[in-house]
Amino acid sequence: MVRRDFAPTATGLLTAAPFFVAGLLVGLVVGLVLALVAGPFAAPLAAQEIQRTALHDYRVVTVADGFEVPWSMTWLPDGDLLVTERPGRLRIVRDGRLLPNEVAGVPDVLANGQGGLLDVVAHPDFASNRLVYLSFSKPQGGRASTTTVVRARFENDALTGVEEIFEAQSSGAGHYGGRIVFDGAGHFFLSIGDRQAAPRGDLEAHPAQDLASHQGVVVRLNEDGSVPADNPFVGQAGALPEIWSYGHRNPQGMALHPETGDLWATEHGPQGGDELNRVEAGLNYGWPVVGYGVNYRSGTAIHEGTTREGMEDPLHVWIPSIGTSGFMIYDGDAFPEWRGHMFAGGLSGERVDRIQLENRRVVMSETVFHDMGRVRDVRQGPDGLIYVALEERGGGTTAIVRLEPVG
Ligand SMILES: [Ca+2]
Repeated sequence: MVRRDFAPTATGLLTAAPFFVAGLLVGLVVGLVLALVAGPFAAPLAAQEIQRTALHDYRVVTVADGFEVPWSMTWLPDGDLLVTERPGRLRIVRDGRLLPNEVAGVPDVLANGQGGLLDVVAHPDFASNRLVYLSFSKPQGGRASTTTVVRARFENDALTGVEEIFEAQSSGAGHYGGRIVFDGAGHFFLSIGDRQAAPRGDLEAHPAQDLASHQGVVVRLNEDGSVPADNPFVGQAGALPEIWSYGHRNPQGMALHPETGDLWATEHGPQGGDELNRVEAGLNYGWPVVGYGVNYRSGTAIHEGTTREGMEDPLHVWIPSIGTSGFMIYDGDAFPEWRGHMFAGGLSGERVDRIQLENRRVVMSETVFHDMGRVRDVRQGPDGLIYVALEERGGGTTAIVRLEPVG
């Protein structure tokens, strides 16, 4: 077994060895359990060996399992955990158990490739308005679809009053983005990928560089889906007023910094070049004109270079790609040394990286979790623990697990 997916940092290399050993042990235990039950499904992840990282040691504990591509999760004030499954189901984990019935009222999705039911976020005032927001790939006939947001009331384990509040002007195959973040000031952000538009020829003519489409952008909307009057491109001819930032490839991780209120996002690069960006109003994040990736398989150049005046440099780059997915910034009490640090999930990298910044510069990155499957989402729970949504790897089961501090 050759590990190829660690970031080329000294910290990553130093932490690789113990994780490798731990991974082998976990593999042996899981293999033994599988051999004993001899069933078609992998056994739930059991409490694992203690995992050691630079600042905190932890244990992995299974919260619930049996999901199909769990894409996102959000907690409600009564303790329920809502989980989206990409094929189009919204599920409830209640009292540590995944309820068998899906939530009624979820809109139809185009469950194809990267498309399906994507994010679920409870409104910040859910306790009084019971609103949840969902993003998904809305079917538009044939194989066409686009990133769309609905909001609805969640009552009696069903959605009612489902209201479509935004439909992106985009077309293409995958790269839906789909992450929703409330800013606590009456707005929400939504990431939208470039819909897999191939960068060819004139890179500046790519849709992610074109303000007349929603491809490769972050939009900012009022909570009812209307356009805030202070958005950066309001009133600019030829620009869609919902756009907050552009030049993104496929941002699927996004979070507000709990102290500064800044918006941060991770996005998939091509082969190499996943990025962490601080996402600011009106700025251009460069895709596909500048970046660190190359074309899949051929390895040929995509970009004209890695940096250009007027385009934002990423603050962290993963080479090779980890397939960035969910993203969070920690502010809980369970892991006090991790407060203010960023946690980025990776699909192909099957891991969660911790990223530490000082004055908006990355001073340390470390892989803190890996080898338990593709990581689709990483979130801080109301208990301050870190929850990781794992999706299928090699036909095994899927689970939501959490990291609990040890010592
Ligand atoms: Ca970029």
